[in-house]
Amino acid sequence: MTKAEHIQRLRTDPVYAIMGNEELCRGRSNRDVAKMLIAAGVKIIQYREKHKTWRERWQEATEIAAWCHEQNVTFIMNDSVDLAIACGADGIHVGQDDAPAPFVRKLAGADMVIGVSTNTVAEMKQAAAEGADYVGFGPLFPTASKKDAHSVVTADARQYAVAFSLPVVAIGGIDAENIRPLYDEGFRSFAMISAIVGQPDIAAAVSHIRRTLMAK
Ligand code: 3NM
Repeated sequence: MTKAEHIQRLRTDPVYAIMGNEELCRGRSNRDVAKMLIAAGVKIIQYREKHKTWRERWQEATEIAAWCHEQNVTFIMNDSVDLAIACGADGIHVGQDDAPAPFVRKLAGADMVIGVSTNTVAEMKQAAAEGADYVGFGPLFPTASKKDAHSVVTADARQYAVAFSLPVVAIGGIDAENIRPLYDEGFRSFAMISAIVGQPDIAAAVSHIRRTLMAK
């Protein structure tokens, strides 16, 4: 898939599954969770693992990236641009404390999708000015999945986000119960940890979310 196709997918496919650390996945391994996500028809997967060594992350992410590519799934690496390059990821997602987007671009090249986490209007503007391809925007709701999460986004920032030029991936405490009002507000892409990989039946969770969004 081309970079443009991956970016288009971020605008049109609402389900962006983040593989949290294994402790957020009910004890299942990252490899098993990735297989479950792919089998469930998820087309955007982010690998986010904070507790393993570079080598461990590289080995499992390289395998998972290959499975994703066989199944036409967009694979995004969290935090580490070197890991993104090394495992053949389609994209890299960086936070406000990670390497800045222009530096990431220099290392990763023009074809890499770059996502930047944002919490405010100023951060969204800066991400666009620095060449990000999409932004994460949150937290929309309080979340226990990220230790250093900001306070929830303001109403003004939400209004700005739904009209923003880049694809916006809403994140933070999103689940099958609260996702529909966010869609009706104008959000089109939703990154989730607990509501997908934290569920006992990942495929059932994904199809429930998709049905909720498709209902009239
Ligand atoms: N980033 P859950 S919130 C990884 O606000 C992450 O940038 C956030 O997990 C941000 O779907 C978050 O379980 C955690 O709430 C999302």
